[in-house]
Amino acid sequence: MRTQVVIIGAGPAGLLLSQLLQIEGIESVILEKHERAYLEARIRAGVLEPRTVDLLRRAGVGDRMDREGLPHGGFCFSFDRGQFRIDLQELTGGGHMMVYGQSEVTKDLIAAIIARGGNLVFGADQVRPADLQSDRPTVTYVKNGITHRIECDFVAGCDGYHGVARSCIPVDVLKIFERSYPFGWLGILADVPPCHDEIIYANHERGFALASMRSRTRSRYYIQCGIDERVEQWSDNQIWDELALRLGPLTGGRMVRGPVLEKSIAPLRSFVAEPMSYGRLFLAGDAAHIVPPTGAKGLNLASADVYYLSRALTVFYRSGDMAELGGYSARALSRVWKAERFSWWITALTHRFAEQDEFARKLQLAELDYLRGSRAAQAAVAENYVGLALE
Ligand code: RFL
Ligand code: PHB
Repeated sequence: MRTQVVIIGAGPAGLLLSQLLQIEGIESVILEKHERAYLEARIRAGVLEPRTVDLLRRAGVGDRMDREGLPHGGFCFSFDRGQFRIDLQELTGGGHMMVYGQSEVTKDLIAAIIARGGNLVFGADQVRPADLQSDRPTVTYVKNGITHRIECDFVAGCDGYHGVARSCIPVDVLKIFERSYPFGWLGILADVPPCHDEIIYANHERGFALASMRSRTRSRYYIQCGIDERVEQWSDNQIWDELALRLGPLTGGRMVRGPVLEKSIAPLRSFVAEPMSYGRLFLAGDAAHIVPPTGAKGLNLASADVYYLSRALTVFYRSGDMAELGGYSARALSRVWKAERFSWWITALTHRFAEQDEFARKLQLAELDYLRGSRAAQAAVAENYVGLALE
């Protein structure tokens, strides 16, 4: 079999890339190791930047998002001196986020690809790219015990942090930059109305808490927990009690408790792999970089990568010019590092660190107090939160 681009991974990065390429008349095959039901049930991100929203509309999957998504013109910080709001709309000249779950984005993209007869292979095992330094790379995979081989022009590694694509770049070429955090996030999903109409990031003495949502009737909450803790150690009641404490009497008092539909712990990590390309292999999304979820940047970064990559591939197929593809890694990384910085900063501002002494704690609270009172500081936060420009 032959195609123009083989895309490894049907997460948001791979699916969106396939849609954007299709609009430009570029053919692709997506190879995904899991089944469709698994991908559609995976609960992860929930907050989309305006540029991600535009890109999804351009990819032909904006209708349900525009109907069911919740536009948010601001978000809140909470700390021991109360709660304050970052007015995204006012501070960025109209920018607002869209609360729409990653599982819904995934469902919409898969449905659109299948509806147009796109080539999306679920349950693809042992995906192996080869000949990446030639202009005829190949990718082999096994499905139902049968080995398949695809010849292509390019391979897009959109297979997430644990994927195979990044490992195809020789160790003496690939440089890894990494920071892990001494805590995780315990996340829950519950069919109860959200406690507030906007997202709240709470810095509390007992640790960070986040109040978010998926709809007007479905809430998503997180609390900072120990890196070694297991989900079974937390009863539903303990989680609700801890959230009530950390979100404070005003917000915590408005929180409606209910049965927990999903409960999981995610580690926090900052990670960048450079370069994001090797021969005819191009990495995009979590395959190349991870941010802690505090800034809500992961999915948005994945979609920015895919925008740059689809643009570069379009230039190549129109003119035969490889220059834009040659510049892909540097262009994507310059935006990635700014999001890494912002995600690291907002994590440091809102979480409790084991080694944090009283001096460090005072500085953290002073910074939140400064942010509460300074329009200039708020403007910088707002600019980063709604997402930097796609150059
Ligand atoms: P994904 O979503 O991990 O998809 C990769 C796909 O590749 C497949 N795969 C393979 N396929 C074939 N062969 C192989 N060898 C393969 N290895 C892997 C996998 O099965 C999978 O389907 O990466 P992608 O597409 O780059 O998308 C990235 C986002 O999923 C991620 O950045 C976000 O979820 C991060 N994130 C958030 N991002 C936001 O923008 N806003 C948020 O509010 C937000 N909240 C979050 C988050 C991530 C979280 N967790 C669980 C880490 C909240 C949490 C708790
Ligand atoms: C979420 O709703 O899952 C969410 C919201 C904001 C974040 C991270 C995750 O920063």
